[in-house]
Amino acid sequence: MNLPPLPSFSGSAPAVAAASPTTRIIDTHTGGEPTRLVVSGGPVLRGITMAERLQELRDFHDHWRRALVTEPRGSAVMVGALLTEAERPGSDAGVIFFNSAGYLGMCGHGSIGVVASLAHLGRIRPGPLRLDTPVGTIQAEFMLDGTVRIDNVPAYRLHHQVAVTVQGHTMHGDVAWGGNWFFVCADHGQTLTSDRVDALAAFTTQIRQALQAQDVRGAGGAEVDHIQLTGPALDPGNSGRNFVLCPGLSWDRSPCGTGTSAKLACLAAEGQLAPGSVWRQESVIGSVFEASYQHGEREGEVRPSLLGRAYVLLDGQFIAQPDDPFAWGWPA
Ligand code: PYC
Repeated sequence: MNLPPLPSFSGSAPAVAAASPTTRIIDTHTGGEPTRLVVSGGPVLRGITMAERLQELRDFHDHWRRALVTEPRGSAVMVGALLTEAERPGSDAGVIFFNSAGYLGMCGHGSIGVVASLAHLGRIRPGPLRLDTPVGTIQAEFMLDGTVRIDNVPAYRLHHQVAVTVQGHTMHGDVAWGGNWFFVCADHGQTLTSDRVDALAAFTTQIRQALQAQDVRGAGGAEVDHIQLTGPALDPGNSGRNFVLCPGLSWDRSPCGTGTSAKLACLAAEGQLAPGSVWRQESVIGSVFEASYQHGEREGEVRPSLLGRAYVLLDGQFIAQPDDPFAWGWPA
């Protein structure tokens, strides 16, 4: 399905204190995790590839990220998304994800939110569409009942059972790619319940610091910036539960699409889940993604599919008053 052309961006990059009066944002949540999508009037990106556009956004327009997802308009939990023209023939649009700490490669809950926003705008009808991201193209399908299927970029396990010690407890985890880099750990000794999220965030922050100190990295020296603790599901109808620390101090209210993809890659590598079998991933607040995988094109890679639902929360205009010292976000 081809989307109608995107409304043109505002011409030239806006000065820090002057957003286009037509900047339109739509907020959704997917399993409790918010996504704020800029659908028009955002920064003009001239890069050809999505990776170049991300670099441009980071280098020249980072005030937009801060304005959209840091306080007072956003918070650590908010994930932002900027809609762009498609990069590749056959794709419908491009999208770049970010949060209060920086930029994401892919975002599963965010992609589901983007599709729900496009449906809200009337730009798509039920059916398939393709979205380009800085780490590859994903295929999505907007279903008649409002659910969204995402066929993610290929996922794989890079390192098996890396040992790390935090708070006197030695545990082991796999380093895996699911569109972002994850440390996926089961023998952490923590109880994964929503009344413990502050303790879990502190614990996983220490894991991330310990991995950095041990120089444990993803491919190409990338930082392992997402930490996923896994455990048994509380709902017997689900397959497992997780707690995911995202870049910065935020934790994912959803089961984390890229984290679930990384988990599928680890399960596949261990021979614990067959291609096509359903894995129901429960988040620390009890929201669920239904996931499965097929073998990827390359040895050791899986192609994850995620099924979830996003709901529209807000459809509005971005305003930055010229005399507002915090209009473009805090911390600067
Ligand atoms: O759903 O992939 C995801 C995600 C990444 C960070 C927050 N959510």
